[in-house]
Amino acid sequence: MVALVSALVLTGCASDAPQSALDPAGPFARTLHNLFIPVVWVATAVFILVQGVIVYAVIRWRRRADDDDEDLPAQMHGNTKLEIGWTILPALVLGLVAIFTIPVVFELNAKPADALQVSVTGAKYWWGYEYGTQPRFGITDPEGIVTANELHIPAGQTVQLRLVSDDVIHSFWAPRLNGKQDVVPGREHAWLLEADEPGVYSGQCAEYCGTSHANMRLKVVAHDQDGWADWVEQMQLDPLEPASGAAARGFQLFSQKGCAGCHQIDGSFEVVAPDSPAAPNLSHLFSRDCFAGCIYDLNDRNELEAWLRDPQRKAGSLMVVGALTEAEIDDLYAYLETLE
Ligand code: HEC
Ligand SMILES: [Cu+2]
Repeated sequence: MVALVSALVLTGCASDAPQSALDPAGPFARTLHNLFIPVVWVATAVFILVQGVIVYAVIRWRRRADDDDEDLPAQMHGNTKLEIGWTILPALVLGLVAIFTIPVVFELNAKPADALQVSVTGAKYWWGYEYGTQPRFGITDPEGIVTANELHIPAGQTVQLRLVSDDVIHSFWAPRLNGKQDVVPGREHAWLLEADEPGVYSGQCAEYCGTSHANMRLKVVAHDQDGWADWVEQMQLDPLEPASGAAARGFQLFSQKGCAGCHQIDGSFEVVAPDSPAAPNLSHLFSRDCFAGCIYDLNDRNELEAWLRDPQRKAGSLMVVGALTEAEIDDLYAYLETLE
């Protein structure tokens, strides 16, 4: 029994877990961590005290072999001093925790004016990101930058997210950069992120949102200065319409097979069909490493071809396409590959 319970509990532990709130990588996550650890110690002290008293009482006043069954212990009702004591003491403990918690609530809800602004949309089952024109961060295109699944940010810079959802409640969570932020349809939620160092920080949707909730992962890619400038430049290039060959056939198929009804590509497919579900913007698809909620590797051609063959391989996926021939899949792949 002990072995079974330990096995279950210990599976939650890993010293090198990539997505651990116990290993903060930025100021907001650190602030939360610095609050969490003392609160855990306070809770541990309370636990030991309460359980200690229970264990003591159980052993000290247990029924002994020579006890007379008829002999009930002295009956009593209430103890005013004790009751006042165990009302006031927890109130003091909670008051103490509140003193440390309140500044954190304010810190995490600040709206710094110099932050990079990113609008985030939670959708079934992926995250979309929109960066408005912000010359200070190199974003000069009047249409800004639109991407999905991977949130790119400059390291060492505060990022202000504005989160919305058009379908159900999702929750944005990149544990090493900040806590969870629920995204409720009809509301706009502000949330902050910052990474100290360049790197890739994984995260996921943390509010059950449907069949593929567990497949709604995300990545935050923090760049150094040059890396950020390169990314911003690449994202502002207009996609070229392929003139000939497989890519040109793929471009035709993209309209014929209805892909353009759901997916936007800058300049070519500005407006998608009115009743289509929200779908990731594909203008710079191949600037990313992962797709479909970051569960598949975009560098593996087989993964993307398998996706076009059957988008339902991701359970509950809202992408619906008719059957494509292998030749069509090859052409579509050739076209998608040009979207860098
Ligand atoms: C009915 C709307 C719809 C149509 C039509 C559609 N898609 Fe999609 N597509 C989606 C949705 C929704 C997703 C996101 C699915 C998810 O991650 O759960 C998606 C994801 C993708 C992705 C992964 C993008 C990323 O960054 O995650 C690619 C590539 C893609 N679709 C290509 C195509 C191609 C090519 C076609 C035409 C053969 C097509 N789609 C037709 C809705 C659609
Ligand atoms: Cu979700």
